[in-house]
Amino acid sequence: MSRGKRLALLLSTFAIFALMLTGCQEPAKSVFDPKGTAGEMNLDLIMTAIYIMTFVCAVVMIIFVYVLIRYRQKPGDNSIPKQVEGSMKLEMLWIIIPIILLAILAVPTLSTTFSLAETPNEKDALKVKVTAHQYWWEFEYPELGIKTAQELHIPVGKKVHFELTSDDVVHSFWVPELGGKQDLTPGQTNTMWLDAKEPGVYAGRCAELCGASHALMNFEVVAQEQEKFDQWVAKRQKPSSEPQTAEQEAGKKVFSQNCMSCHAIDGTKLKTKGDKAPNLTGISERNKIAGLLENNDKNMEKWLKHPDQIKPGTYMPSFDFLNKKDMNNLKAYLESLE
Ligand code: HEC
Ligand SMILES: [Cu+2]
Repeated sequence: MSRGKRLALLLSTFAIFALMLTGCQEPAKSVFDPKGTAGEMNLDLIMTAIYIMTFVCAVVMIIFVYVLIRYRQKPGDNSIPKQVEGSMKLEMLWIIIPIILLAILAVPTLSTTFSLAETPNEKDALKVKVTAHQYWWEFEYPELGIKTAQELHIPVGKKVHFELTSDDVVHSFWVPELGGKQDLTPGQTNTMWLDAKEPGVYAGRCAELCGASHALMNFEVVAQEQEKFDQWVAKRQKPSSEPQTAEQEAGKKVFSQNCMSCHAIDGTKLKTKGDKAPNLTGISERNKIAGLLENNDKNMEKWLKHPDQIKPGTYMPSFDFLNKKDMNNLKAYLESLE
């Protein structure tokens, strides 16, 4: 191969890698821009590891290049170099240096990992129980008597203490800008805490391959100033509004006939177990439907008709069979749930 061709091959390989790396922008990028204490602690660990690894890489490459040039075969010299076998000094050196480097990495990693799993001793830490399901998230605030799904509201500047478990398979709770990851394992409760220093909406992901729609198991963390958060809590604690129009009334009937076996709406007289599907209290106010689609009338119809096209393998059945009138009434009822 000519020199020019070789160079071209090398450059195009780099170009392909560069192209592949652009796929890493979201959400990996935001790990490097934390918005909370736990996120900052994670970033410190990541940077410690990167510095150590960069140092090792640099030293090895420098020695490698030096040896390559210094001990290359010189023209006209066909002698066999001196063969060295076993050097106590060298071998101890390359056993002890990695041990020291690994210790520098391991000590902060362990202590950070344990302290992130601790129960915060602040008395006003907010407690949230998270239950993962294929492919949605349930958030319960035991002290406030609220259950919600897909959208986690938290107050800014306060530690939130999570108790995490799973209803089916192993999932993993991850909010790149705030913290995680922590596994959610059926039959076991893991704990972690995080906080948000700034108000905002932070993307959450499931970070454990859990089935067909694993990559679509998204949620949002809405961090609000305390006052706004309290308003949200007060609203969620109030009974859901009863239908105001004939349309909504008819929609409630469609709901009670088709949806109640799985979904709960708090504060209505609908009797349901409602723990197999997201709690729909205040569904009209969520930003997203199923954690994915922008919450509007068109998308709601799309979701109700073909949930499987949006989240393959979802346990929500299709309601394509509802006639147009029932569908419209049902949507009117859902839209009235604030
Ligand atoms: C067999 C149980 C089941 C039935 C019956 C059911 N659903 Fe669902 N529904 C689910 C599950 C499970 C999910 C979560 C899907 C996901 O995100 O993976 C869901 C999700 C939803 C969501 C999105 C919730 C959110 O938090 O974003 C809406 C809205 C919804 N269902 C409405 C309905 C309506 C309206 C009916 C009746 C016409 C209905 N569902 C009937 C199981 C059910
Ligand atoms: Cu999952």
